[in-house]
Amino acid sequence: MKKEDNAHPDQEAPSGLSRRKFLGATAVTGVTAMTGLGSSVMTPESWAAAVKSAQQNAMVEPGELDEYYGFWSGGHSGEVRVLGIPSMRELMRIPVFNVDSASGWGLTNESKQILGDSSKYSNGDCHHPHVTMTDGKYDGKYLFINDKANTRVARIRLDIMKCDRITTIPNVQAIHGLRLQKVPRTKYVFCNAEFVIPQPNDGTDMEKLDNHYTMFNAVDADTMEVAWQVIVDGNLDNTDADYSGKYVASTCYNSEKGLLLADTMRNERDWVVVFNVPRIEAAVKAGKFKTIGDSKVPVVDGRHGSELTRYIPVPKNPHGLNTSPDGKYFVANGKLSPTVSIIAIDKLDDLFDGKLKSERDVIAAEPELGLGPLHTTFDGRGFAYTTLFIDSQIAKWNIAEAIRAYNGEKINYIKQKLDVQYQPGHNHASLAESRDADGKWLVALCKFSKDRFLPAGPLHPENDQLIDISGDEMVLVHDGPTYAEPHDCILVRRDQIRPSKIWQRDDPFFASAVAQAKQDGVNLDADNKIIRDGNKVRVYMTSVAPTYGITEFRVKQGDEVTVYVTNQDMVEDVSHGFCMVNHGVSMEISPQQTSSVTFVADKPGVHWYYCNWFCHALHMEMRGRMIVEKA
Ligand code: RUQ
Ligand code: CUA
Ligand code: CA
Repeated sequence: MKKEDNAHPDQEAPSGLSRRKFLGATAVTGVTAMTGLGSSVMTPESWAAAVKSAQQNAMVEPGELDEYYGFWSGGHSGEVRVLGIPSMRELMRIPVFNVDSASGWGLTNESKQILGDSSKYSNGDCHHPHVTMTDGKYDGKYLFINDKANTRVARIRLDIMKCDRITTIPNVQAIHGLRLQKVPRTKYVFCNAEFVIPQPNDGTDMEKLDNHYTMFNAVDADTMEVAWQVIVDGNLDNTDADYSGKYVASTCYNSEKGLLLADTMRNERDWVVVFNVPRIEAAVKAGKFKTIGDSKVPVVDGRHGSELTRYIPVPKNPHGLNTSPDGKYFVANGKLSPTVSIIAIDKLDDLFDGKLKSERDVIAAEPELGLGPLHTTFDGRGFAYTTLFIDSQIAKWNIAEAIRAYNGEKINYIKQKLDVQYQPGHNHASLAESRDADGKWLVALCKFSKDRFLPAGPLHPENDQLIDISGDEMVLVHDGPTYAEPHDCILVRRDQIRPSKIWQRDDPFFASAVAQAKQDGVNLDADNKIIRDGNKVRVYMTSVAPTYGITEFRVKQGDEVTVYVTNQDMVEDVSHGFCMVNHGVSMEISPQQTSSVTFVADKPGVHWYYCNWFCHALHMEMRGRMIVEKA
């Protein structure tokens, strides 16, 4: 199917101009790369005016604050990034599955405790950041993110913007799609394990494909325990939840259970599997589950024929799954099909109750949009925006009109196609995954930047593009290079996030350090003390710019040393660091925070430690010496 088949009549020649001439006419705006070819009859003048207004909307003057927080996944860098929107300024990085030299994530005792057993891995691959909701609106409490690389789910506290819990999902491999329950609140984190593996996967039988399957997982958002797992046919890709709390839908691109690429493309249709959450909970409660290996997690069977799931055939190797903010539809993005499949959520009760002739009866429409539809987002005004990976475009289309067209009416539901640079994966509009979708900004996360930036070696950055969608036409206003590899992002209104500016002294983040100090009779807020406990030495020191409470301590070669630093500064922004030279030790201590790090003093001699976060005019002088006596 060619992409032109559904092109808008105005698309290639608005107002009688050829596309190229049209671009030439807008060159005066300095934004020649944008192609606003839309439904409304745009003159070059009105297009220039739209561009100007969009650029003004996007302007955040130096010293001004953004309207939205953006949370970006950091892909296989393993971190989460915080951006301001519309400035696209990077505000912060939150290390999660990676090791971070600056903050000491992965090095400090506090972070290692959170990483738990999985601290042995220093890589991760995060795709889908999502903020907790109450009644379908962001409540700004937590953000959850998947780790495909090591099958984990992490929780980030949005008050301190630090990860506070990580859970490894048992019995499965590669957590990919992740979404949160929206209603009545985020009780569950739903996440898909992508790869099909033998069960049990202990080497006893690796040949019999009948024994291979994957599972859909629900993690309790409060306890971070895995609540239950559901065995499915095929594999699982992306997922989203509805606005009733009842249904969750996931795409499957490998209904074939193929091991090789060609096998995964054999079927013209794969499916969307819908999970009935109350029925699953009831089955678990009634004891209708098994467990696998050492894991105690209840596992229920949701394969074909189960009362817990329904399988809706859709074309072909579908990828993104997005719920419209009015709660009416799941949209499954066709990837190898130029279509998206719109599933009517209000028909799912009948589907589960066996009242429909065919699973396909829940399909409200299957509009054709272009080549390689991957993800869809929404503006809350009835329009949807779908990334077309192969066409390098965002298609803006009207949901109601697509349904009318599906029912036979002659109507063009595609409003505009905007070129993006290049090959977009996810796109995300402001507040689009909540009831508050406000249709102001759209970010397109383009996988390739090619010629858009100065070359920086064979590895190119990606290109995150900001698009103003507040008017009738999408207008590109910003290109932003990003490092490996933001898969997805989420845009939240700034008043929905309430970050602390300094730590509370009783924050659970460093409760273990506080408990240890108490046991040692140390007052973290006043004392500078060294406690010897066999060959373990605990060094408690305060920090007040520009000095540590202890500027010299002695240990013996081979001692296991734990340094606790409590930052007594109350002034916002006066963070200190602690770096022990030649020991691989580095950490951040922000105002009123206690941080600790443990290492072995294995080298006799004098070793300087210093503050590595710039804190004062005499920051360079903020240092001390560890003297290690020969064993
Ligand atoms: S997936 S490019 Cu990891 Cu979100 Cu679609
Ligand atoms: Cu303390 Cu720099
Ligand atoms: Ca397939």
